[in-house]
Amino acid sequence: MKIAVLGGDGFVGWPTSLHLSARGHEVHILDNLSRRWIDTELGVQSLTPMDSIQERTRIWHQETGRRIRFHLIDLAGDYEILKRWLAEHRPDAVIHFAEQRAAPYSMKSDRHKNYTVNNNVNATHNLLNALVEVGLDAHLVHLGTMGVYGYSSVGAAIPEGYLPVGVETLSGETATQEILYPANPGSIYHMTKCLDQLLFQFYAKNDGLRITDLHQGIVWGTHTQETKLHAQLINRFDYDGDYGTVLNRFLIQAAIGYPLTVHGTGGQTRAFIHIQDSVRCIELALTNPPKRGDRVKIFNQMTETHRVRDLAELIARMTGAKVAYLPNPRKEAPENDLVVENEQFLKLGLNPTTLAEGLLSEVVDVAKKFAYRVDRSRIPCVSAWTKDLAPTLERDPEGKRLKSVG
Ligand code: USQ
Repeated sequence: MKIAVLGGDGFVGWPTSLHLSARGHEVHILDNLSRRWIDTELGVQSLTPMDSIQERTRIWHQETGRRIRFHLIDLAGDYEILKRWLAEHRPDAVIHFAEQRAAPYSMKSDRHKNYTVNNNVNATHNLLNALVEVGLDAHLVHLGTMGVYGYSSVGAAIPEGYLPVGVETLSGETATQEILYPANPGSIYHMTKCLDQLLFQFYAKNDGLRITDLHQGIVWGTHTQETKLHAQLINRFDYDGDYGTVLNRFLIQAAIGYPLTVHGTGGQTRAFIHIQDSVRCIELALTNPPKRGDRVKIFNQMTETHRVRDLAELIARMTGAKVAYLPNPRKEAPENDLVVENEQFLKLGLNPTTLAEGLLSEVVDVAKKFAYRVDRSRIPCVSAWTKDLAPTLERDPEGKRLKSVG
C-alpha cells in the first residue's frame, strides 16, 4: 500500500512509519515539524538524542534499503498544498497523527488554547475536505484518545465508540439506536479530539469516506523492533511537565532520584498501551478497513488500566524511589474506576506487552542510559487547568521555588 503518515515525525508517528515501511509499504511522512519547534519554545529536549527527520530517513535507507519520503507540509495552514499532494500521490491509506497532543500544553495559556484548537480542528477538517475534493477513496486512520469518554465510572465497561440507547417514542414504545458515546473532555486538547469525532461522523455519512478512529490510552515505553535497529532511529521520549506522560515520567524520575510526582491522591485510573502494541494496532486497523458507506469504525486502543498511585508504588518498589503526593494542577476526578472494552484488537490478533514484562528493561535501557540528559527544572507540571490552581504549583517536589508559573 501507499501510505501517507501525517505527523510521522512524532512519538507514535515515527515508529509507525518504520513499522509500515518494514512491512513493504510505500511510506510518505507529511509533517510541519511543529513538535520540534515546541521543544524549542519550552526549552526542553527529548530524553533520547533525536536526529533530524532527513537524517532519520537516510539511516533507515542505509540499514534496510527501504525509502521513507518526507514532505514538509502544514496540514492546518497549507490546505491547497495538501490538496495538491493528495491529488498527485493518491495514497491508499492516510494515517492522521498531525495534532498537538499534550493536555497540559493545551491548558498553558489562552494562546496555547487557541493554538491547539486552530491546529487540531483545522488539520482534521482540511484533510477530510481535501479527500472529498480530490475524490480519493483512501482509508483514513485517525489517532484519537480514550479521553473522549471522560474516565468516569458508571459501573459499566466503556464500549468501543458506540453506546446502545433506548428512546421512548411518542407511542410509548422503546426505540433502540446506537449513538457516539457521550463526549466528556477533560482538557482543551481532549476537547479537540471530541470535535474530530463529529467531523468524522459527518464526512462518513455525507461523503462515504472510510474512517477508522483509534481511541488510544496513555502510551508508555520507547523502543519498537524497528527503532532498535540503529542508534539514530531511536524514538523520542518526553519527560517534561507538559509533554511527558505519567508512566514514562515516573521511570525517568526513578532513574535520577527525583520523587515520583503523583498528582493529588493518585486515585486517577487510566488506560495504557506499550508503544510496540500501538504500532501493531495501527497496522491491524489498516488491514481491516470499513466499507464505503459504513459508519466510522472505532477501536479502543489500550491493553491495561492502572491507578496512578499504584504505578508510583510499583516503580518505587522496583527502584527504591520516593513518592511525592503533590497538589493536582488539573481539574479532574481525584478517584475513578475505569473498565474498558478492547475485544476488537484482541480478536484481530493483538498480543499485549504487559507492564510486568516491559517495565524493568525500560528503566535500564532508556531511563538510566540517558539520565545524564535530564534537566531537573523541567520536570514539574506548571500548567494549571484554572487560574485558582496556579498558586498551588509554586514549589517543586523537592521544595524549591519555581521561577515562573503558568
Ligand atoms: N499525572 C500524575 N503525575 C504526573 C503526570 C500525570 O499524577 O507527573 C496524572 C495526571 O494528573 C492524569 C494522569 O496522570 O490524571 C495521566 O496524565 P498523562 O499526562 O500521562 O496523560 P494525558 O494528559 O491524559 O494525555 C496522554 C497523551 C494524550 C493521550 C492521552 C490518552 O498526552 O495524547 O490522548 O494520554 S488518555 O489519558 O487515555 O486520554
